[in-house]
Amino acid sequence: MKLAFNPASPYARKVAVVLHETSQIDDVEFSEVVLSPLAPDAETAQKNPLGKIPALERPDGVTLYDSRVICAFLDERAGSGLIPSGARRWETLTLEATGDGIMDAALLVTYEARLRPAELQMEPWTDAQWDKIMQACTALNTRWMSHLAGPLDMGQISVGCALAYLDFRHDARGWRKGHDALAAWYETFSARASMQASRSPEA
Ligand code: 99T
Repeated sequence: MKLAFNPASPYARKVAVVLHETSQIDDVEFSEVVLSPLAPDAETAQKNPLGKIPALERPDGVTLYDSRVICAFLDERAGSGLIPSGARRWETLTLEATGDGIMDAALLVTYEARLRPAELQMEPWTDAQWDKIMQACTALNTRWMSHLAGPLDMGQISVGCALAYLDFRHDARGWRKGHDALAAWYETFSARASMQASRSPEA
């Protein structure tokens, strides 16, 4: 299988962490792609019409996207139970959506600062995205700690990669303030071999 990825992408990192955690890392060839909404990559657009990474090309020629679909596929392929069945399933998927939502809001902040000319940037809009991130961190810190402390699942992986991305691109904003329990959980989670092996370039 061939994975279109970039080491700066928290979505691609989710996939890399799943590959490590489920011992499938040697089944995938990593193909690094540099792209943005203003500088699309033609080859990626042929595989994923949305022009985004990660995209996973299977040997049968089918390409899977987005990261949630790829991770669910890899989990089923390995039978690893990162997306459990039963009652914990819906909690796990909601937690994954929370981590992915943090990534989405953080990526909007990144693109606003990096892609939009300074005179067109809208601070209240950026602040509104950051508010979403802080609200999500507060919810994780107050309501999700017992789930985060449980067996490894897709929700934890998403949250771990999202927090790593905040450190990577938005360190100065200080997401840890007021989120002590979450910060302590992240310190332990980020020490996992799968997280260490998939570190962002400058993280
Ligand atoms: O939006 C684009 O045209 C190009 N951007 C991407 O491909 C980003 C790279 S993260 N990926 C996504 O937006 C994927 C989102 C999707 N819902 C998923 O796969 O889960 C780049 C991060 C950075 O450079 O800071």
